[in-house]
Amino acid sequence: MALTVDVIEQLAAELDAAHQERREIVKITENQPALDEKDAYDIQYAIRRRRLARGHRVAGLKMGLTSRAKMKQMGVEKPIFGFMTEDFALAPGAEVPVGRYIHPSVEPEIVFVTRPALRGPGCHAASVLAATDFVAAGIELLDSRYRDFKFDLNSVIADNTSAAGFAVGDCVRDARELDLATLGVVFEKNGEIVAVGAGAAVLGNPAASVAMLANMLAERGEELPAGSMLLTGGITEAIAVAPGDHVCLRVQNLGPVSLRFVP
Ligand code: OOG
Ligand code: MG
Repeated sequence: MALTVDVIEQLAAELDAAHQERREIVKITENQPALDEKDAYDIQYAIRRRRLARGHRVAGLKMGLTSRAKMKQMGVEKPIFGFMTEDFALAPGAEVPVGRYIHPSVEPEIVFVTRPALRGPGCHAASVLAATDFVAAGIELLDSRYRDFKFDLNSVIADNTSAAGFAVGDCVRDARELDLATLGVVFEKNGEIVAVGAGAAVLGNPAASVAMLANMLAERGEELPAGSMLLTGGITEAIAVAPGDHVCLRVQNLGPVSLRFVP
């Protein structure tokens, strides 16, 4: 740990305010170059405590930077995790005001809902599949609090992995009935295909992303709670959205999920 508790709380307050006020800030490692990964998660957890103290509730957890496409796009080569609160939820098909965000972008994800708690270390894809209640298609809405949506590993961890919104499709399936690795993904914006992929883009299988999350939580002495909703990470690069845009995610066997962006 490189930073004092006071500095961690102060950085959390800055990021939390930037999120609430829809305002971009300089990435925190510019002024705190000594910040390490443990500090970065401590800042994220301090933001979470602040949100919970204001009455928000955790809706689920997310993995990020789990595909080559995302790692390449953001220039960060390591998977990370963050949290989502219930107010981030967007109804499938909803109209989403772009003005609510700083510089929103969207990405296609496979969503898991688990039944029992999962505890690492040593959690693997097969134990995740055995513990999964259902899977669904989801669109994650990202909104980095950093200027120009640019960051490094520790900055983006502290900024709760750019989490801002999510829409989960209402077609749910038993994960064991699908081949999640070969699941085809087509992402459209305004009727044009902007990205295509397959489930295997996410660590070989999106279930492996959930296992990695359980193992990362174990390093902090935590488990994945029973009944968790989990975003496993963008399968393709993220796509910027502006007022007037309509995005539609089509995942094989999981039905479409769409969002419409308005001013
Ligand atoms: C960081 C969050 C990454 C994903 O699915 O890869 C993420 C970012 O790209 O802003 O959620
Ligand atoms: Mg994501």
